[in-house]
Amino acid sequence: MPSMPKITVNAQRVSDELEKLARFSDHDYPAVTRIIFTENDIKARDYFKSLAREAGLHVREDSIGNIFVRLGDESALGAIGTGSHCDAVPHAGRFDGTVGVFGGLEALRALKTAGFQPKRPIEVVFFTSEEPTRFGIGCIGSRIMSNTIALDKVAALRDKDGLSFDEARGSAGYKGTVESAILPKGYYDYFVELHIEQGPVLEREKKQIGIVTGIAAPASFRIHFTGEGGHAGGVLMPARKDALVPCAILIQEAERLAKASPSPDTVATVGVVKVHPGAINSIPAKATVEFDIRDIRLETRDAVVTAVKTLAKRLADERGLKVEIEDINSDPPAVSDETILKVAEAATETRGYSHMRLPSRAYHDSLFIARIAPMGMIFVPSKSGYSHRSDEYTSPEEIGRGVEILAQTMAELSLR
Ligand code: HGY
Ligand code: MN
Ligand code: MN
Ligand code: MN
Repeated sequence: MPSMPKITVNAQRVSDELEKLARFSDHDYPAVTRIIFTENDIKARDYFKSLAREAGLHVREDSIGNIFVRLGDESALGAIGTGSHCDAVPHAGRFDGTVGVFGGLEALRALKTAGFQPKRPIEVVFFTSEEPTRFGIGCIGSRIMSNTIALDKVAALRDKDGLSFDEARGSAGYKGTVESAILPKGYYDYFVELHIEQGPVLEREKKQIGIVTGIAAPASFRIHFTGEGGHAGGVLMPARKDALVPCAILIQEAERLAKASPSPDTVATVGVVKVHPGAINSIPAKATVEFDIRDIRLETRDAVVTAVKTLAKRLADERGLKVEIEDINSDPPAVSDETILKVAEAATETRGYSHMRLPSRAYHDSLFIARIAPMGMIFVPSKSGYSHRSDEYTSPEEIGRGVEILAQTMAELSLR
């Protein structure tokens, strides 16, 4: 039985690489805006691949831009996978996703340096399009890999300029059929993602490592109202069919419902509202409001979703508006695999790192890989719980501890 070597992680190297990566951004440091298949996303990809090749690891890419970096030879056994994303929402931080990609690479480098011989291959994935920014739905890469999104839905995806997912990936040099990116059965035996917590719990509880028990279930949808436009002065109030006012009512009601939910984990967010014609002195003729509603439990999440949609229809009736409800996604939560959690906890015990179990309220690519393999996640703390903001921060020491636990956990799993 191959033995477990002493694994030494170079935390400063990962941190330096993340600082360099953070400069591949549409906005000034420390803000990171990195939209899928744009120039800065491609720079991030090239940088990651160059480091992987420098480390003598095998690199391959699929037709939709997922990048796979592998340690170990082909095996009849499934691989041990890790990975995350490097695309970033506008004005995000520099650690969301990237810690799991570059930390995953460091874990493979550390295992290779230690001369570890895995019984199964170990690979880190740079997932394509985890954020919903460009195409409106998150985790496109992992949804396709796990065959959990209809291919005609992928073909119908358009960005704000009307460019399709296929045209965008093609412009970044990714050819071939989307279907070819679907992973064969048994591709992974285990999948473990390293990520920043994006919440305040580890810091509040003074824990160094989070052992993630499950991933919240996200649902998102758009509500389109169509009324009549008109002059802001000439149309008196009783005669109006204002398409934006019902959006405002829905936004307030969604907040009220989430706060009133019996589950403390119910969250409702509206981050996007579009108005046409969008002039200060024109009555909105059309308006779209986008909802992101989540919970660890499906029933309390769906209670809010249903109530918001029901109210939208009632408001449209009362106000003589047209309403269209466009579902984007409604995903079930994922539960982590107990074997992975126990192996990760044992690794923290070996190193004497404080740890705790907690759920992930953000979603991740692991939410979809969990459909095709036993999944687990390892969290490292986020300063003040900040994320999707430029002052997101996790220290090199905290990242280093997460990479050590990831490397140890994957090595143990690869020997099973
Ligand atoms: O929205 C999320 O939970 C993730 O950051 N895409
Ligand atoms: Mn994110
Ligand atoms: Mn993320
Ligand atoms: Mn303990």
